[in-house]
Amino acid sequence: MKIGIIGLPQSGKSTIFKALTGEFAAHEDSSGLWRQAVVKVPDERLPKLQEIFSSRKIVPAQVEYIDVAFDLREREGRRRELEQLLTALKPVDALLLVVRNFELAGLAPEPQRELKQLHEELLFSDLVIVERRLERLEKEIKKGKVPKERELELLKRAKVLLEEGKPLRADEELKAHPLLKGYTFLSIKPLLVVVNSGEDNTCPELSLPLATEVIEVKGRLEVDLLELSPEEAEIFRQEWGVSEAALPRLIRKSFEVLDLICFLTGGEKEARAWPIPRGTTAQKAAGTIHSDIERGFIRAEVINFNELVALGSYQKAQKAGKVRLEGKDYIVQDGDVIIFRFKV
Ligand SMILES: Nc1nc2c(ncn2[C@@H]2O[C@H](COP(=O)(O)OP(=O)(O)O)[C@@H](O)[C@H]2O)c(=O)[nH]1
Ligand SMILES: [Mg+2]
Repeated sequence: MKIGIIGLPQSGKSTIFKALTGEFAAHEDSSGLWRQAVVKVPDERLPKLQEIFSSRKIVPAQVEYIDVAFDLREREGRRRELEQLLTALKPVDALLLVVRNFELAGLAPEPQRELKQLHEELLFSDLVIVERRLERLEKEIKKGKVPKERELELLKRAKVLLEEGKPLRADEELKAHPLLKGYTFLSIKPLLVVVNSGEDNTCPELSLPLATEVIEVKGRLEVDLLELSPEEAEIFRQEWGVSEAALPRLIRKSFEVLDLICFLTGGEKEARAWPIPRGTTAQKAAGTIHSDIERGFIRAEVINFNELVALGSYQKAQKAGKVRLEGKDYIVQDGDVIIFRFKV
């Protein structure tokens, strides 16, 4: 899972990136326009799972964050950089949009204005792509070329939506359609708005674009807290009225906007969390571990984490008849502990 951080200059994108990643192992792209870092998703279930299965190690799910140094609005005369920015954002699964909610050199925060402006920029970026493609398609059609079925119709629908000021993710069919996957549409990606508040600022009520989630983070405070021990940091958080560290909160929200859940596996080797889209079948879920397991899928032995913990051990769960046998069409639930049976 990859998440791209965007926002106006000085909104605190790099600060949020640092709060999330500690900037450890941040990899800078050769263009200098973006860098990325991998974050392990904190999951309190994994140590418990490790205990139950006496696993040698824990392997948490991972999220990759990308911080882009270049700003969308500096579009003019910077076509090449814009292309590079779009290339960097193309593979991301969601956008994390940072708006400034702290005073900057005497400038009052205007999170609502920033949000509106960025929302419009995302739509504009998409509209340019749609119009360019439509123009090309229409030329080709005049020359007698037959376009892919429905491509013209879907692009025209996208255009109408964008011109109405609506993001492409507001249209379920457009969002899911494979024909549109090849374009770098930005408003089609799930969007999480991060209100980056100063120490003394409170989060205002924002009117949000369609299908958007919002979360408040005190970015600089979180970065400062990285220097402290977890216990000391906790005391400061309480003082500032921040209920929980930014990282787990943000990651949980990211999972929500992406509609992801985790299934778990446990064994001698490792206790591990596997992120999958909600609604994934057991056979497809098996494929996230290995394509052979998906292909040779026989059945899944399933018990939910909470039930397993209550029973104390896998053997006890089996004896109590609580480990279910599920077929390939079973819809995997968050926290399902699964052992896949398969033949190669
Ligand atoms: N007071 C305050 N300043 C912040 C906060 N977050 C960022 N800043 C400052 O705002 C400036 C821009 O931050 P930066 O993360 O570089 O923004 P970027 O241009 O979006 O990457 C820096 O001087 C930061 O120290 C915050 O939460 N509170
Ligand atoms: Mg920056």
